[in-house]
Amino acid sequence: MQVADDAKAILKRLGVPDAVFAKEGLAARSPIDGSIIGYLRADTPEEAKTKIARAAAAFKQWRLVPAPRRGEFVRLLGEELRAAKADLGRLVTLEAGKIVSEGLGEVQEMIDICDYGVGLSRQLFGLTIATERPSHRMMETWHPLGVCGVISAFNFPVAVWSWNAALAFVCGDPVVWKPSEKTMLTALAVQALVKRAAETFGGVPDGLHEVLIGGRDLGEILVDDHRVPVVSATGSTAMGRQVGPKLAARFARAILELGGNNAAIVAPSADLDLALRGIAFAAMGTAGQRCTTLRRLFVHDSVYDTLVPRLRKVYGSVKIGDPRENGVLVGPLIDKAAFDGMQRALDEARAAGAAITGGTRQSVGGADAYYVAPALVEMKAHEGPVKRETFAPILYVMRYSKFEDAIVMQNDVGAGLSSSLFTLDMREAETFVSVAGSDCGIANVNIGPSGAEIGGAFGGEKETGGGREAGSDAWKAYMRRATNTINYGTTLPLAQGVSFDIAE
Ligand code: UN1
Repeated sequence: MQVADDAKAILKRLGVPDAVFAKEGLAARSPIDGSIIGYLRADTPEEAKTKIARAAAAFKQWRLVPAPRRGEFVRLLGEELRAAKADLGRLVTLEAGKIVSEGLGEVQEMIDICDYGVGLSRQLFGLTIATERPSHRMMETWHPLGVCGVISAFNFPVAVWSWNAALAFVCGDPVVWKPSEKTMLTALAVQALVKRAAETFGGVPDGLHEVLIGGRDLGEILVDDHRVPVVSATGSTAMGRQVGPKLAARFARAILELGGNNAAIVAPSADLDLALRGIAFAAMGTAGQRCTTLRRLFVHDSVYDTLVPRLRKVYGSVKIGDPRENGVLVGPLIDKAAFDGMQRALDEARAAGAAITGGTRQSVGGADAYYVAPALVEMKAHEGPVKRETFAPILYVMRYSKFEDAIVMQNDVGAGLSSSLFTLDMREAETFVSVAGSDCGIANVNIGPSGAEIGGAFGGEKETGGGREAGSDAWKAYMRRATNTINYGTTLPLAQGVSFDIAE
């Protein structure tokens, strides 16, 4: 079936009518063959503001719904996602180019965070704190914060939304979502599923979930609007540099999940079979287009000549092609700009004397599709293009001889998202996850840097932006904390022993 027909049939089944398509406007494309699925009309700035206003009005009601009831709404959303998993996963494949199992995996991640949100809806607790004053009680209360803006990228077009939205809904916050212009259709499909869950729930205020279709200008409107106290933005560090200061200027909260330049270290004792699999998935999976993709590999001298030839072989034999096909592990790049960026980085590496396996364009999908052989780039030094994130399947490989040097190199980049170490040496493993080890938000042992579960807090340090999403206590960013002190006595003792005796 043609991509467009397939996508339109899925959209219809998920509740998005054909009428959303316009004669002209923003093109929704498939990276599978570069074809245009249809055109969507962009929201005008006024429409975007109206949607934000609707969400702000919804907040007034939604915040009063008891949190476990809000959890019930998220449970229903999870049910919709379960029922729609095959279709939505397929749409992710069609619009973002992910292989089938990764498209489905992305929807599974959404289901998982909904389940998590349901439990969380009964766990939004604060502390009771010992007070120095007699007959007093001190406690903290977590309140809904307000409209949560979500700006998401093409590479996880729906899962990243769900990490934010499931938590925001449970925490009492409406969501206004500005998806990537490259993945607008999956966003509309999700919007339709939210609507279905809302209908089953009954009594969800209008405006609890709004989608802004359009370009950067709409993202800016969201970022600048004082009715949006928290914005969670996923994308490049360059985007974060624009968004962060704007939010700071109006004292709004920023949850930033920006670039990654993730590394793995392969130590002498590593289980090389396991390392090989871990490296292959982390570096080539999603065609190198995850923020957690493995981009830098430090291999100990003693295992370099065993591991790297095996890796070269894997790179040479991995099946690249139409992501809908069985056995394909590497689908297309999202667009020409991604391909050009990859070639620029490879040219720089070549100029620095690197030996490159792969990296060339494949004749799949026609002139407007960009399929590449993943590149394995053996560098002489940790320098040049290695130090920055190129959103494409390039794995830079370097040698090391001292573990401490490997840690220094691993940390010697701007980004601080994810990292990993393959070792069976307990001292190395513990050092790596200690304060003297990886400086990233995620540090794994005997697992690659990608493919995190939703139960942990997801995000990174330094130029990755410092935000945390999904599990652990990430929910606190979507709520505001009040410290309450209650005097149930008959006198008014003051804290710090202050006396203030007024005469009457
Ligand atoms: C992203 O690429 O923006 O850990 C998110 C992972 C996925 C999420 C990646 N669970 O690779």
